[in-house]
Amino acid sequence: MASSRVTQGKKLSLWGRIKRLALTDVGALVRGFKAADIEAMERVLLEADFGVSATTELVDLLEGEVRRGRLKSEDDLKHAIVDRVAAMLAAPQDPAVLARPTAGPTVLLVMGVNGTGKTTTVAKLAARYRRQGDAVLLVAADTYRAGAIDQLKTWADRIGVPCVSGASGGDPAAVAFDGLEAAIARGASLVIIDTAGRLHTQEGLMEELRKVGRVVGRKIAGAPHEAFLVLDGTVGQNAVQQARLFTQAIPPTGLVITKLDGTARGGAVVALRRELAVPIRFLGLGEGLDDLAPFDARRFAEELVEAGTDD
Ligand SMILES: Nc1nc2c(ncn2[C@@H]2O[C@H](COP(=O)(O)OP(=O)(O)OP(=O)(O)O)[C@@H](O)[C@H]2O)c(=O)[nH]1
Ligand SMILES: [Mg+2]
Repeated sequence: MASSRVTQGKKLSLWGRIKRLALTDVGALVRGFKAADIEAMERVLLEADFGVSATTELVDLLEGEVRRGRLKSEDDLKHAIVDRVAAMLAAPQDPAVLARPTAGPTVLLVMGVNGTGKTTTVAKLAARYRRQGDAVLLVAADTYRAGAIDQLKTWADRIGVPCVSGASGGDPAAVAFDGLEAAIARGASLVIIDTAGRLHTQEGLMEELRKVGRVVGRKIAGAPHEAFLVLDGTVGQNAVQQARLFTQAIPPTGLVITKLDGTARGGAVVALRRELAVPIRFLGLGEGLDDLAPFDARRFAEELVEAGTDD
């Protein structure tokens, strides 16, 4: 999964880099780390996009454990790193289970910066929940980008689910409203709303997103029941800042991190989880309908630390 392709070309694993650069002294685990080893460990983690806060916490913790004599072997240290990273990534027990209202359709809004993979993710989610028995209806509330409506309609046709759209250039909140009306009329159980890509700095577009949120909430109490923020896993630390302003417009209930099939440095996932305090729900692992995986913190931590060669 995620980082398995990172192993191609016999790249040194994160663990391999820590071992090579921070465990230079064979006695480190007995006597405690030297300042230079701690710095080296910090550098490795920062280079892997963990961000300052996760890096500091991780290194402080490991240093303390070593000092207390709790980590006696390289294997102990490796497991401690995996455990801690997994804890930092902690997700709901089943991240793929949606928060559902007691009656009526579940409304899932999908938002994010331009080109992060929102529309593709909407299609993947639609296929997944349809397979599990949901009557899915898609709403093409990206009226901003030319071609966006057709892109979603094409996916809807392929999956075999209805898609509600409006005029290109129209009001996305009005399309969302129509979508919910249609969902209620047709007895849909899950409505997934695709929205236009926007930069967190485009205040007008952020206000438009808030309006979509308000309008769906007036039509169906508690909607959107889920709001997924789609982040591009390849942009590293930039995604953190982008995401922060989205959380002020509509508080996300989950993150979907895409494009982790490529050369993405997965450390950014740790930074995102930590900075945003929002659970990761799914990973995007390719362009196809099946390339969506419910997030598994433990497995992700293991791959993040161990994928690649050791030395
Ligand atoms: N490799 C890879 N490509 C992806 C993934 N998700 C989406 N893409 C690709 O990224 C590009 C943009 O995807 P879209 O789904 O159109 O992105 P978007 O966020 O809807 O874009 P806008 O609506 O223009 O903001 C497309 O070429 C997708 O095939 C993924 O998980 N892995
Ligand atoms: Mg789109």
